[in-house]
Amino acid sequence: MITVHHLNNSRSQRVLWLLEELELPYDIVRYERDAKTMLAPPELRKVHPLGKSPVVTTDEGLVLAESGAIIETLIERHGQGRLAPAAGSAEALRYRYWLHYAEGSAMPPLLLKLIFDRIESSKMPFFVKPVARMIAGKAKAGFVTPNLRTHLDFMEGELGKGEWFAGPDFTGADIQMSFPVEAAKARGGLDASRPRLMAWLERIHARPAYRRALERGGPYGLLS
Ligand SMILES: N[C@@H](CCC(=O)N[C@@H](CS)C(=O)NCC(=O)O)C(=O)O
Repeated sequence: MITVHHLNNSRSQRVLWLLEELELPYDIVRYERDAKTMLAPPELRKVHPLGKSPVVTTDEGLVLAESGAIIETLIERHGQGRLAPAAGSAEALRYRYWLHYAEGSAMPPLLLKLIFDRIESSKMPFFVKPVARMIAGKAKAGFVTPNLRTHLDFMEGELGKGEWFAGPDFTGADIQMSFPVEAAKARGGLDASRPRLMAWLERIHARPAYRRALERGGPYGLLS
């Protein structure tokens, strides 16, 4: 049996979705973010030293962390030809690229945006506030926002090559890419000016397995 250590409003939603796509049985152990810090509770460190979600454990004693590695491993072990392109194909190269790109390149500017937005809106002594706001504003204008724009343009362009990120077929790369694209829609400037990304979001949200994963995972704030 596979157990998903699931943190609310987090990347582990992707793993639930993958398991629904693969129609595999699984258990969920739930963890709630701290309402103030948004950090995971300390119990998650008992499962994996980083205390981040997702983590997947199995009855054989495997502990898998890092969402891209989890997705790749579960598809390799249980996909039976589904959700990954044939080895050696051009699509397989694209598949691997997007599996890594999602966390390695797309997420860092989105995370920076979240941090600087929080700095701007957080409570602090009145005499510090203008300085903190100025630093956050400069970092966003000079680095974060232009980078986000570049990434959104890039992803929008790539979806012009095929309906899904790795090509003509839906794969685990689309599952992995869901988190940055949903985060970009929620807080990174993705809107109707990028119609291919918006249409891709509609396509993933219409998948029955995606909806089943939402039912099992519970409320998921990135959809707002
Ligand atoms: N690159 C890792 C990132 C893991 C990660 O940062 N997860 C977030 C949830 S989306 C988390 O656990 N945050 C809570 C914390 O850092 O305490 C992955 O893709 O698995």
